Amino acid sequence: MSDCLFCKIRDGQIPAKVVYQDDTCLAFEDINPQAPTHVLFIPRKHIATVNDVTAADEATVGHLFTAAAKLAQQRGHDSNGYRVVMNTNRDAGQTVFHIHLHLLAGRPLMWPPG
Ligand code: IU
Repeated sequence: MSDCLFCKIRDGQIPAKVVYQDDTCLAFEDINPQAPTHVLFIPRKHIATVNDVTAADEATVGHLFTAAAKLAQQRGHDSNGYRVVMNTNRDAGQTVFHIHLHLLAGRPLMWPPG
């Protein structure tokens, strides 16, 4: 999608600190980190919200989780723990309408999140 910020990051039109990429997804450091590790995993395919995920996207969305778990393990967060979360629409605070899995780790994370 031409006016999507994360599509522009995917296409290299806007810089980002990319920490992982493959044929399905891209992961980069969040510009406003809320924890020592705060990485966003996006599918290369533009999907606006979780409401727009179809059965055909299940492998793609599942892949975001395995990629995030791998990075969490590489950074040593697997034993202490980490959070993966995908915000959807207004009440959840979604601000960028290209789905992204937040990986947060490196400090105790409160629950409920607010
Ligand atoms: P949200 O779940 O849609 O609220 O998350 C959007 C995230 O994108 C948020 O954590 C921002 O800090 C982050 N972000 C970014 O990493 N780079 C940007 O250029 C912009 C937002 I705008």
